[in-house]
Amino acid sequence: MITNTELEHKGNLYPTALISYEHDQDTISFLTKNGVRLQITVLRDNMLRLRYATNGIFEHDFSYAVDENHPHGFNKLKVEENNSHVLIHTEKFLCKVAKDDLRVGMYEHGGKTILEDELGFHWEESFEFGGNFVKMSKTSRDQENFFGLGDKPTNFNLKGKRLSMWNTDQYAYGKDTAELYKAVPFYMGLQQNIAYGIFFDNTFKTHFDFCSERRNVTSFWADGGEMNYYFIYGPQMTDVLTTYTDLTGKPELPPMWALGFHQCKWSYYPESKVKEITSKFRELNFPCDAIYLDIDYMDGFRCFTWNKEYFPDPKRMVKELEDDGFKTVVIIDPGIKIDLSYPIFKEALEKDYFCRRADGPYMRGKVWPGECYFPDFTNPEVREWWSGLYRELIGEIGVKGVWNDMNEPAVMEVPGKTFPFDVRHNYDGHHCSHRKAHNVYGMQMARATYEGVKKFNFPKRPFIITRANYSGGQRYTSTWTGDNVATWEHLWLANIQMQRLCMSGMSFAGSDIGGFAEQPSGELYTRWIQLGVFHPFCRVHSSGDHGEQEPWFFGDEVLEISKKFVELRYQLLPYLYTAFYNYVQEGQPILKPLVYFDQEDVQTHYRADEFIFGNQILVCPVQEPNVQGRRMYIPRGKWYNFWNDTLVTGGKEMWVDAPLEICPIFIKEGAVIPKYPVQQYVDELEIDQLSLDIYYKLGKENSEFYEDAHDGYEYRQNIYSLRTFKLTGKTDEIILQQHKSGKFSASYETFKLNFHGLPFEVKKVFFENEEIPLDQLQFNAEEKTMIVNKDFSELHLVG
Ligand code: MIG
Repeated sequence: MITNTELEHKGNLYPTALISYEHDQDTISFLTKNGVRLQITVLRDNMLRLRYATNGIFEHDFSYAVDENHPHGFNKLKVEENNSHVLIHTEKFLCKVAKDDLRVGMYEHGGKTILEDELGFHWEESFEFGGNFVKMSKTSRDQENFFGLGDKPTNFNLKGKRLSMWNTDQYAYGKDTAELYKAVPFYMGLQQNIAYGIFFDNTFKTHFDFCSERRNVTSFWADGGEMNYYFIYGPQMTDVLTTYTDLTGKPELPPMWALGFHQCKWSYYPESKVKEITSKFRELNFPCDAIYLDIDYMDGFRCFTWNKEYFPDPKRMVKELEDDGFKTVVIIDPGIKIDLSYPIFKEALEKDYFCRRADGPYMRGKVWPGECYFPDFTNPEVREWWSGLYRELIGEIGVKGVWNDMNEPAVMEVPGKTFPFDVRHNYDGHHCSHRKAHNVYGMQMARATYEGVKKFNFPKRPFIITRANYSGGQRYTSTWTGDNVATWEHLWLANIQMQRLCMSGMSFAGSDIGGFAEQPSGELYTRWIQLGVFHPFCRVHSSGDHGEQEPWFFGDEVLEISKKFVELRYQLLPYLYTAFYNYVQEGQPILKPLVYFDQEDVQTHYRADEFIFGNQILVCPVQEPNVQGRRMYIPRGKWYNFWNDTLVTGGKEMWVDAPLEICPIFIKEGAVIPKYPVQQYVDELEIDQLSLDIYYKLGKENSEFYEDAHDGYEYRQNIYSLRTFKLTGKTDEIILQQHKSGKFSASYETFKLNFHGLPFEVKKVFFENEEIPLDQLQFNAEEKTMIVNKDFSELHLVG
């Protein structure tokens, strides 16, 4: 038994006995004999914030992660004490603080333990840097499982893993690489059907151990800063994740074109090459919405310049691409070339916007342009300046999206591949070293980029993609998983990484389809497309030094299959857009891992091959070569095989056919799935009829369908439409009720209803409660289709 007495246990220090506590409206403050203070703030009925100060003095309260507009407020708070504990009752749970050592425990009202401190808070003084290494350990139960932490390339369930957060440029990373491009110090625990979340809002290098060092202990610690964490109670994972996403924020709706298929390579140049690629897409009728320019479009890798030999008239080119349905997205890196004849360098130098070393020299590092200085994006004035630099690119040339790379920050040819620790940062007025600012550098660059693109693209919506990020960065930008490799293992990783990012509040994410490094076989490429079309962000990208990666490069079969799947994505755009709406409105992840979908079913706790795309489509990618099918787990409930409408009952594993042209897809029974016709790019066609695929269910199921103008901000003035479909199936009847809100009116007047799985012959139809002849709705008995006015409120098909 370890007791928390002062100055014991490997140089660690611990809080001693409580001498007093007090509470104001929402915060309970504790003081121990050895001067440790703990502040527990009730933010929501299901969320507490805990902060510790080892000598009684808190840091100035500041966070890049927390959304300043996050909802907070609670219904109940009662504080009382008994002999051993101070008890904090919220409406949803109970928090106990031990009087003799400040250890904290969280309990359900019924008495069940949610999470208890093991050693609890402890620390070690840092002689070298000042401050402390701050540490926390929690007791873990045998059946407990862990999920979250952003982009980590490891098994989905984190039990048994030790990982850390230090944004790193990891070219061709592998399974279990501990640190990648993003720092998302948020995870969820799940035990006995009780889920909770921990968000450790500390931007120093942070560490997480999930029963790796000791079987029954979970711990997290940081190399500096405060022990400052949020505890979120579920008991459902949905409650935890939406509360976390409320706290750290949600993005605005992306323009719909950003959800189309995107083509990228390092690098397409000159202009004729770009046009050759885009023309080929159109010639082959292969849908595509965006083309990317990598670093070679610049003049000597100088940001915000163009190589005029390759791109003599960017404005004309961008316009011509746009006329052909392509949005242009360009890369912008943080390194600014040291070159006094380069105005941006000169200006930043004059205004003192570059990062400096501890003793005053500029932070100098080699990246693509050669020797560079780096803007301090943690300085609000620098962000403002940086956002202004997009005036020409976005406002005049007409580029529609910006891709921020190398912002971990990455530096070539130096140990650690980044800035040294001593580099100074403004940190929005809380001056600090790189140890503290490293993990937010990329986030603040993307934030400045977002502000700029938004300003100059207004009234259209901005599109930003970043490689590095920190919790909360989802408010500004989408992301991709960096320099992966064209291997089957990386396909497996991409599937997990995207589910994990979705579980970490960062749903707008995708992998480099086909793999960035090396070259995929046609088969791997096809399987990757089949997965990628179900990821929130869908882009083919490759380094190009091992050959081409356009969909036509691998021969006709691969082209045909890839096209079929990309077309499916375009058909499903209204469904995907609705999933984005649910994400930006409510913080619901766009991909739902099975454990999130049905946490009560323990069979899901170690599964990650299968996932739910949106709310009602189950996808299971094929992740091995040479297979004709695979085993997969079907979650509980009944599901229709998308390819042949057979109905299967879940809660078990089964074999599904999956020759190269098929990726296993299932639709939840009762679902109503909206579909557009295939387009070559978003808004190519004025949609004159929308299809609804209706999957019969004996019982009830609700579906949603969100629409707006696909771009712009009118949706914020109520110009959107949100339809809820309530399906009720009986043995000889199906009832579809629609409820609509919002003022948007779509271009089409009618829905084409496609019924799947009807167990009866349709004999009668009641439209708005009146029987009408079947042919009045153009009923097709064979195809089970009919046409109805889009604003119908109730429809009965009777057998
Ligand atoms: O050092 O801009 O992850 O997507 O193509 C490599 C060139 C820099 C890394 C990015 C990759 C991009 C590449 N960049």
